[in-house]
Amino acid sequence: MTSLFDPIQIGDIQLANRIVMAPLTRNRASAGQVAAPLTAEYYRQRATAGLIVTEASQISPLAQGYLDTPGIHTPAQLAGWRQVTDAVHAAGGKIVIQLWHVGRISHVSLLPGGAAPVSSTNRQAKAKTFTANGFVDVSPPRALRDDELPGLIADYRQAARNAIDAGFDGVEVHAANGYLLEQFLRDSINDRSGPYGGSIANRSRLLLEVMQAVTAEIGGGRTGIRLSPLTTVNDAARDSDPQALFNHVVEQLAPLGLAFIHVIEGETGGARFPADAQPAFDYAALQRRFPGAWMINNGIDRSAGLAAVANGEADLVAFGRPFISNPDLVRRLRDDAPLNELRADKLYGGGAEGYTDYPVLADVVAA
Ligand code: 8OZ
Repeated sequence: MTSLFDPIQIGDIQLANRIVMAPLTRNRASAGQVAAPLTAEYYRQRATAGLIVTEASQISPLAQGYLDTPGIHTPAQLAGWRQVTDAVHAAGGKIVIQLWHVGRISHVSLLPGGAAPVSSTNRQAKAKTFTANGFVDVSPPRALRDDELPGLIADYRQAARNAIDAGFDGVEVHAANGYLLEQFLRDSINDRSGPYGGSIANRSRLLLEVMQAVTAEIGGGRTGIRLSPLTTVNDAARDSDPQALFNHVVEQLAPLGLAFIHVIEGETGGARFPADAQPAFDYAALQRRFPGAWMINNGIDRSAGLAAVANGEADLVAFGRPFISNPDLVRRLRDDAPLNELRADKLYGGGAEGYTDYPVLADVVAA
């Protein structure tokens, strides 16, 4: 029987175990949206994870939606990330960067020249973001023209190249949680006509073109993607037929030779099997369509994670908040040791407190 603690090869990346540190936004980048030295220490402390997926990182200036999130598009940002990848690799870990475009979940104060956020639509999301002035409503977006999409796809491709140049083992494309790629996928948001609106094939087109460009640049074996078929965060109302939409997306991704697909089951940070999702979403139907490693996430605890890998429901399990408060989570899961409490008031912004100061288990000294 396969164990959560067994090694696994995913695409080109060899992992020491099947425990993944989920992407976690922490808003601690320095000036210029550069990953700070403290960020290298934070990820180094967590390098016993089989794989680390970094916090979401914007692929371009217009892709940013929150204060102090890191980018992967300037030389200084690449140098900042190089310290992170070197630290994780020296500690024996593997790390991929999450490539992010927020689309309409942004605010003019965060964007170059006070530009409007861009999206599939002109319709403003009923959502908030965090800026220098605290929590504010997101700004009204501007719908991208079809002739702007090749440039956007090129930004993803360049960000993937930058990631490899900065020493990452690969990338995870963020196509979840109501951000840009989901703003194209869902018929609850995408109100376009033409080749990127209307049918499931058309709404999936941008995501698939991004994935084709990224895999052409760095190889499918170093590429993954995060999906969230049911979540409604960031004003992403459910699609009228999430099963048909995501069956199609996964079928079209299958030939790209991706290392993994990462699925947030249910409501992000909430119910894994929301009662109002009827008929219940069939995640196994997606998994059957995909030959690579299957990663699941969303409030999965030790026993659920062990069971999911043992029964083949998943190849990899991503843990979020438990990894923030337990740098040695892998050891604690293996030993069934108690977990540190999360200091939720230190999640977003600030310094070392609630970031790099969580204790590891003391080593037992033989008498
Ligand atoms: C929490 C706060 C800000 C952003 C996501 C990147 O939900 C995020 C995020 C989470 O995917």
